[in-house]
Amino acid sequence: MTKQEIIRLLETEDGEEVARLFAKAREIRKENQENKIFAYGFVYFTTYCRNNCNFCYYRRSNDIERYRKSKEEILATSKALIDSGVNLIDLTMGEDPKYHAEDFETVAEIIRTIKEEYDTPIMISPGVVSDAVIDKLKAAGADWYAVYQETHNRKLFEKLRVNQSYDERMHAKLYAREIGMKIEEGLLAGVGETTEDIADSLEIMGKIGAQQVRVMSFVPQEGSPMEGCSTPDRMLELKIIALMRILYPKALIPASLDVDGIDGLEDRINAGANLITSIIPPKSGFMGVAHNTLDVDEGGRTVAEAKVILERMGLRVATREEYKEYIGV
Ligand code: SAM
Ligand code: MD0
Ligand code: SF4
Repeated sequence: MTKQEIIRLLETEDGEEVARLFAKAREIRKENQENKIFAYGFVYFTTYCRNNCNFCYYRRSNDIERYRKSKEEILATSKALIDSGVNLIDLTMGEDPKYHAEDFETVAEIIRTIKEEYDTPIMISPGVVSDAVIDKLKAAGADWYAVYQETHNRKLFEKLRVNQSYDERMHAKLYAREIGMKIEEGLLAGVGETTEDIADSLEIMGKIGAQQVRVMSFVPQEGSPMEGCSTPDRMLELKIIALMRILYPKALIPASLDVDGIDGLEDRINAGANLITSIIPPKSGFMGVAHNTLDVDEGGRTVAEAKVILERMGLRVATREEYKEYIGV
């Protein structure tokens, strides 16, 4: 697909054309993995952060209640998620100064424990960390490093991720890939990007060798500078998911429960996503990001709920063994 074609599809309002785009994306997913859909558990273990991203609820300047979970709590929640049938644990954190000060020792320990006791693939989403820390987290057993550029338009990046370096963020990702980790790249939709920016991002995601690629619609956050900005029409996110699927047939592409809760699952899967993310155990005290509590305690963000919806669609949740085979670990 040429860049012009991608831009045209992102802009089209022709319903039949969009339906064909989604149908093509589903067909490609089916060729690769039949009726299996993967599922990731989300463990946001510290909401302290030294950064001030304008779109984020957890930005340093936002006066909110925060938590830093103990090692025991993190392991118990990971176990609950694994028992419920997730294929991977995504250990996510704000850029918490405490972990930077201790050189990520505790995080490495947690990774080792989950690997030893539950033999489950792990993704770490620690924000930007040094090469030495990436080495340490990989040695502890992390399979994936996730850090999202949000946009590949540098000017827009500077407005979103205030006082952060585009190059350092990209470097961390490229370093992780270089030492043999799998990497995830991600975009935010509806933060002032043009369709050309999106087309550029789609190309760069492939070039850097990301095996997991995501897009999330921006959700305005109380108390943040972008509180008054509107959330985009979901059609944009859905089209981006479908285009990612067509451009990168085997990629892991999330349908994140974080954006619209469990009600948003079906449309995203229908657009070609092959993975459910942001599964959080109810009443565990752990939060989401874009919607920090939506559907969590009600049990909406669970494998059990997702199964009901997938079954209706003729799909099912993959086993951990099937997931491991798919990613080759
Ligand atoms: N702190 C780490 C970092 O920024 O890389 C990891 C966690 S961070 C909260 C994970 C991602 O959540 C961000 O990269 C961004 O894509 C997404 N996110 C944050 N706030 C959001 C919002 N208001 N709407 C949609 N997505 C959001
Ligand atoms: C998600 N809330 O999957 C999570 C988060 C971080 N690696 C992932 C944005 O939607
Ligand atoms: Fe911190 Fe990540 Fe939120 Fe930015 S997106 S403020 S780095 S938690």
